[in-house]
Amino acid sequence: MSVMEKVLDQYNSRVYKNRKEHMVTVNQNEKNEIAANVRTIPGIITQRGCCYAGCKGVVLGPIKDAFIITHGPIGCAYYSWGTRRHKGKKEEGVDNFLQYCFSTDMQEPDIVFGGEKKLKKAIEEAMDLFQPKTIMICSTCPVGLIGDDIHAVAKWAEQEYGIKCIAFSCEGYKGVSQSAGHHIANNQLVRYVIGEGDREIKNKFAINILGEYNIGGDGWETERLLKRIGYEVVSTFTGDSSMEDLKNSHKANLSLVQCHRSINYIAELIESKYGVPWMKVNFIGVEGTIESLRNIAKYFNDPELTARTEAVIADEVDLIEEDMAYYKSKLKGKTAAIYVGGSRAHHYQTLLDDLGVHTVLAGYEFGHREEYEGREVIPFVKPDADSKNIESITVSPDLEKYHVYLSEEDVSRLKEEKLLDYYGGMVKDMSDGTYMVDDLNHFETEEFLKLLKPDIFFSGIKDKYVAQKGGTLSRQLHSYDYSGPYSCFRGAVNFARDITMGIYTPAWSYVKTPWKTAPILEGTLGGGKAC
Ligand code: CFM
Ligand code: HCA
Repeated sequence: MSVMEKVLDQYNSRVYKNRKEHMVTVNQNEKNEIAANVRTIPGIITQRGCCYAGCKGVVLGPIKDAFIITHGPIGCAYYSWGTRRHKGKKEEGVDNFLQYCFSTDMQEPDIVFGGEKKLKKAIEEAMDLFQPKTIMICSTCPVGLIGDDIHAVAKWAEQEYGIKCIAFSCEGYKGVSQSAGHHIANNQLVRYVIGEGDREIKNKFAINILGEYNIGGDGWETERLLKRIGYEVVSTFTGDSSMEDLKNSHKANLSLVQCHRSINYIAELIESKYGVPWMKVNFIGVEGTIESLRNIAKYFNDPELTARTEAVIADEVDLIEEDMAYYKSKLKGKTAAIYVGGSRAHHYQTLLDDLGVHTVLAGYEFGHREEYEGREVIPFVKPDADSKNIESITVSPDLEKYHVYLSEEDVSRLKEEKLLDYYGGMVKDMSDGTYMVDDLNHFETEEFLKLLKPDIFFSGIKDKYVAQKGGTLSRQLHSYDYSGPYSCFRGAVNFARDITMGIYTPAWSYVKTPWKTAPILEGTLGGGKAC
C-alpha cells in the first residue's frame, strides 16, 4: 500500500472518496488532476483561515496608512494583528497604523440591536484621535448574520468627513477560507483605489510587484534588487505600501505577480482596464530569482537593461556562492514536506532544490486548481462555492488612462510563449512519486509525517508544535518564525542558515513520539477508522 493509501485507508468509505480526490501521487506522464477550492468538511480539523483573514489580514493589512476597523467581536481583530509579520517602515508624510489594532468590539447587545451605531462611533473616535485619510471597514461573521449595512456607514463617513472610506463584506464564513477574502479585497481595491493617482512616472522600466506582502522583509529585499537593476517600483500589493502607491499602480508598464492566488484578480483587471500586462515571477530561490529577472528584462527588451540584469545577477550570486555551497553540503539529500496557503508550497521547492533538499509532499490550504495544475485548466474548472456569493467584477478599458509599452503583436507573442499572463502551477515542478495534497487536515498531517518522515516540515503555527512533539523539525513558512527575509539571493542564505541550524539541532532525536511509546488504540486517530 502506498503512503497515500495508508493515510486514506483509515477513513470510512465516504470520506475516503472525498479526500482521495484531493491527493495526487505525482506522475509526469499523467494529468495529475486534483480537487481543490471546495468547502472544508464540517467536523474536520482544518488548517485553513477564514475569509476575513484573507481580506483584512492578508491583502489589506499591510497597507500602512489605511485605518482598518474590524467590525465584530474582538477576537477576530486581535488574531489578525501582527502575527503575519508583514513589515512596514515609517515614511515621511504617510500615516502608519500597522502597530495598532482597531475593532468595534461587538458585544451581545450589539448583536441583538444592531452594530451600526457602534461602528459610526468607532469612526468618530478614529477621526478625533488619528485623522486618517482612509478608513477601511472589514466585517466578521456576526455582521453578515445580523445584516449591519457597513457600506451605508462607509458612505456616511465619506460625506461626514471628506475621507475615503471603503467597506469590505468579508464575513469569515463567506467562502473558501482566505481565497474568498482575497477576491473581496481585490474587487474593492480595483473599484475604489487603483487608477486614482496622478504621480509622475519618469522611468519606462516601471513595475508593480503584486502578491508581495513583505513578510519578514521579503518585499524590501526584492525591491532592493529590482532598483539596483534600474526598475522603478510604482507599487507593491500590498507589503509596506501606502494608499498613494496603490492609486498609481495603473501607471506601471508591467505587473509582476509573486503570489498568484491572492492577487490574480487585480493583475487581470489592471490589464483589462489600463493595458498593463502581468508576468508570474518567483523571487524565492536563487534559480527562481535569476529566471524571473531574465524574463522581466526580456519583456522590456532593452539592451542596456539586459546587460545590467546580467551584471547584477553575477555580482549577487558571487556574494552568496560560498555560503550557499557550504549550506548545500550540509543539506544535500535531506527531505522536506511543505503545507501552506496558496503559493509558497510551490515557491519554496525552488529554493529547496537549490540546496539539494527533495520535497516529498507539498500542498495548499486553499489554492485553486490553477495553482496546482496551471492556468490551462481554468476553462475546465467548475464554478466553485464562492462564485455564488462573491462577485466577479468586469471592467472595460479606461480610454484616458489606458497605455501600452509593447506593441499588440509583441504582447500576443509573449503570451503565446507563456511569458505573460500565465502561471504553470506547482505540479510541473514536482518529481514522480511525490505527493501533492489539497486542504490537508491535522489528522492527515500527522499520518503523512509518520509515514514519510521528512527531515523538515514547513507549515504554520497550528501544526508546527504537533510536528515537533512528534519529533519532526518544523519551521513556519507563513511568518518565518522570527526570521527573514528569505527572498532573492541574500534571502536564500538566510533561509539556508535557518534550516541548517534546525536540522543540526539534536533536540528532535530526543523527542519520544507518542506512537513509539504507547500502543495505538483501536478506533482512535492512527488506529481504526478515523471518520
Ligand atoms: Fe499568497 Fe501569502 Fe501564500 Fe496567501 Fe496566507 Fe501568507 Fe500563506 Mo499565510 S498571500 S497564498 S493567504 S503567499 S498569509 S503571505 S503565508 S497562508 S502561502
Ligand atoms: C491567516 C494568516 C496566516 C496564518 C499562519 C498560520 C499567516 O491564515 O490568517 O497558520 O501559522 O500567514 O499569518 O496564513
